[in-house]
Amino acid sequence: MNLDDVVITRAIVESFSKKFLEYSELDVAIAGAGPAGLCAAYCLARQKVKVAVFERKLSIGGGMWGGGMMFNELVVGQEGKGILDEIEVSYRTYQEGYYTADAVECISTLCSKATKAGVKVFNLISVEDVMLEGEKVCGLVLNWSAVEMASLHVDPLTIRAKYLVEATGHPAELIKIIVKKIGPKLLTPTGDIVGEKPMWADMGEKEVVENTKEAFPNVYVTGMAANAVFGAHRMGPIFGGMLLSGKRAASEILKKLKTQE
Ligand code: 48F
Repeated sequence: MNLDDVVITRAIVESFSKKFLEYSELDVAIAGAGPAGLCAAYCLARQKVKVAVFERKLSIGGGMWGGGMMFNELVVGQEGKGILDEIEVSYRTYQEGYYTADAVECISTLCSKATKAGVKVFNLISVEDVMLEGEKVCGLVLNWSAVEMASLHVDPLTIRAKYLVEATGHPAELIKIIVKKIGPKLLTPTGDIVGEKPMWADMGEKEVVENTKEAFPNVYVTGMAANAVFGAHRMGPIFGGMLLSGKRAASEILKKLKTQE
């Protein structure tokens, strides 16, 4: 059978459009496909929650591919080890309480588990704003990253979600947008973004899980964004906290979704 180039084109455009339209109304929309966002998405999709992740870059996985300073091995601590078991990533004991995993195996497995569980990942799409209905933040405003990169004057499109997850990492871009557009009305002690503190792995790993919570009504923060928003330490190339934070974001949202049923 001869292949028709235009049929290939139609197949791509029609399937993408169908997928995007299907995911334009969601239970949960996640900004950023780093380890925290992907892990949150995976834990939600396992419970049959309709969830999509929007990622600016071509590649998903955020800062996990590069391990520490491009040495592509990760470290997880005692608590993080359990979640590697859960997503079936192999690891080696370096010494008691320190475990190493291959960065590429870890992120590719997480991507595979998440997408097979039903997460839809839309890469090359940047979150540029939030949608409001009355006082309520209820969606993400999206544009092609290429439009953003070329600074073209092209209007965005919008998707609706019951809950949003801020998983954009250190810059906490989604929460920054909320503060800029709505004012310093966050559920933080100051109402504003408190700001990330210097490196302290031991503290940062614990704080990132504690700080995984609602930072604005219907908007949950996870991963490094949680520590940036609530004012806690960075932890560098130790990744257990990112995965545990993603899992916690999912369980907090699941509780809320259950109370709405
Ligand atoms: O930065 P990233 O990996 O965040 P994370 O999941 O994990 C942090 C660790 O990688 C590391 C660390 C561990 O100790 O400190 O830094 O918290 O992933 C964030 C993703 O969000 C994307 C960005 O490209 C990256 O892949 N992103 C950022 N802003 C936007 C965005 C945006 N406005 N729209 C869409 N995606």
